[in-house]
Amino acid sequence: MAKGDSKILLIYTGGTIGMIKDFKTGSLRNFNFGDLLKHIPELHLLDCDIATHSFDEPIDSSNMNPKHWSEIALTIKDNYTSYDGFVILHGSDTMSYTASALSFMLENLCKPVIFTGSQLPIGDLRTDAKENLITSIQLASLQEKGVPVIKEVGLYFEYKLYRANRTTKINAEHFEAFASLNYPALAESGVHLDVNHAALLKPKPEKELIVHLKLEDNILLVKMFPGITEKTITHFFSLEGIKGVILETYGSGNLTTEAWFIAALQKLVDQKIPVINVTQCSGGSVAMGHYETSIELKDMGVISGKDITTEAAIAKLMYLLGRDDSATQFKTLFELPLRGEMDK
Ligand code: ASN
Repeated sequence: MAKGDSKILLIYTGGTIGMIKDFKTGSLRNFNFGDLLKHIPELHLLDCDIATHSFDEPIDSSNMNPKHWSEIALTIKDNYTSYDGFVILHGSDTMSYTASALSFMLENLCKPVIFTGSQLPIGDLRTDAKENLITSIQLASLQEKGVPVIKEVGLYFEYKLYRANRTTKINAEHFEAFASLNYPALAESGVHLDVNHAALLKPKPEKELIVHLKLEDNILLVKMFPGITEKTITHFFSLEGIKGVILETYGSGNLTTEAWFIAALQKLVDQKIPVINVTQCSGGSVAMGHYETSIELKDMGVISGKDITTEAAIAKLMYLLGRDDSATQFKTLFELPLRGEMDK
């Protein structure tokens, strides 16, 4: 393919970007990766070497799971020294989950791993796929004095590069499908590629890449709503084998103070099952103790998710539970930014 200074590995997992309309059913399905590249002759004009790797069976990202995350992580590990950057083509529906997970799985990452996809298939006349793909490759190729500019997992969509573990899919129709409400964009694409250097992670280059594949998926996410019953809560909180619980709470981390609810929470805490408090709000942070309705949570040892997204909280919980940390270490580690996913 195109010749140049940077070597980029394009990993195709599926998603709308590579889909085609099935004229019999009218629905979108995946098609061959080779065909996908035929639709973007512009790739030959880029000043870099592009190699490709495809999932054997590309999938709609609704079917993604931690096994697929491991497949992506292993592909990066196997090719880490041979390439300067990685671009992952992924469906937009669960892109923030996969990209957040990869940010934790790839410890000491010192090269760009950019996730992108599209809202319309690449063959569609009005597609957003071409710009997303081409600019993602350019961002992954950016170097200063032979060193990659971006040394973290990013997500590029509709003219903005975000820190992946800060993103959420916010729109099912608009080209601007993602937002990062608690952290600024890492780069913006206009006439120039404008990189926000101050916002980038600056990992220590001397450290070797460590790839973590052990993730604990026996976890529970409960979105609180006014009227949720004791029966529902006690049923879910007593599920066998549950290793960690994320509570999506109101505002700055507030919850009902009804006695039955506090008792159910206390039972989890007594079993040393970590409980993470994450806000349902798209922006802002949990601040336990700010209101009376969260003082008790703080006293019980509920872990603050601060300004983390639910997607990143799930990935971080799976990652940390996959390690062998003690309960106190677990709380300290969860409340620390490990990959720039939350404020200090
Ligand atoms: N359902 C698709 C997926 O996530 C949506 C998309 O890529 N825009 O795979």
